[in-house]
Amino acid sequence: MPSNVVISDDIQVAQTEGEAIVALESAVIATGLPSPHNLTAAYRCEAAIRLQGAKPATIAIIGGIAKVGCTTDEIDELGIRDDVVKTNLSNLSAIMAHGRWGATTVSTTMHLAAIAKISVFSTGGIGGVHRDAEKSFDISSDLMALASYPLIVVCAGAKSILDLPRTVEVLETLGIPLIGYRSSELPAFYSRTSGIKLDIVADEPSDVARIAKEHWKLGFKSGLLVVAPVPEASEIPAQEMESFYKTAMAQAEQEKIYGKAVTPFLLSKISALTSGRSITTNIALLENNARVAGAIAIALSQQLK
Ligand code: PSU
Ligand code: MN
Repeated sequence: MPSNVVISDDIQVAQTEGEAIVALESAVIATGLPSPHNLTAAYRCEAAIRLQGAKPATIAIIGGIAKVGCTTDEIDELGIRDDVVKTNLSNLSAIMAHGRWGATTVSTTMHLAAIAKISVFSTGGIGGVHRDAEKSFDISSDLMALASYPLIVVCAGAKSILDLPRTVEVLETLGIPLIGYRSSELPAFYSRTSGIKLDIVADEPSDVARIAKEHWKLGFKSGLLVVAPVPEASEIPAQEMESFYKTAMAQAEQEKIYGKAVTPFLLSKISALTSGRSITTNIALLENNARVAGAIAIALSQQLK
């Protein structure tokens, strides 16, 4: 174990006892949702995982130390501090060297979860290929991470601020199994549909675990992406979202937002444009993903016994 990564006692005990563990990211707490919804979401995710019989391990950079299994005090602080930096694979080491607080995105959460030998991770939506990628070259390091670390990542697809067909193409190029959870269509985060059909569908958590086991037994070191649509009662239909995305993206261009700031900027614009409805949907899908990930982690640990 590297000396700059700390695994909480709680998670270490769970690991020695062979318990199922689910990693959680912290970018959603520090940059994805406004206060107090960020902490509501964080605690609902942890509770949903526990309800399945698994242990949640929220990951973040706490004053320069990479922490796997944040305490409630640390989570609360992540939710209120205004100096928590969004970290991807390119700035993680600098944030740690400077002793700063960092919020881990999908990419850095995967890196640290892999170090801690955690196999399942729940998030909201992954980053991917942005719609204007041919101009901006903006392709999330989440895709690189999915290619590099052996974790099952559960998400609600990705928002249509991304170019979803191109994102799916890159996942295929990188050899990342894309598995619809009880869905034969790629969900688009707030919306259950995207028009993109999936060829791999899992009806049960045990089906996902079985695919992952085969994947890793074959020697692949990459992850698997499980996409679970937001529960119907909380969905915002795709056709309603499209005009909000267009307005938010036009504002980002006007204000010359680029790099790591793009996704948080668009999320907050969308929340204003939907009068907060997007936040309710975001929390619902996060909680649903945590529940699904908890069930998958349990299935995986049973199959590995
Ligand atoms: N999508 C969301 N909420 C988020 C993110 C994505 O709906 O908070 C975060 C995740 O942590 C994801 C990151 O890994 O944004 C992707 O950022 P970028 O596009 O800059 O790679
Ligand atoms: Mn980006």
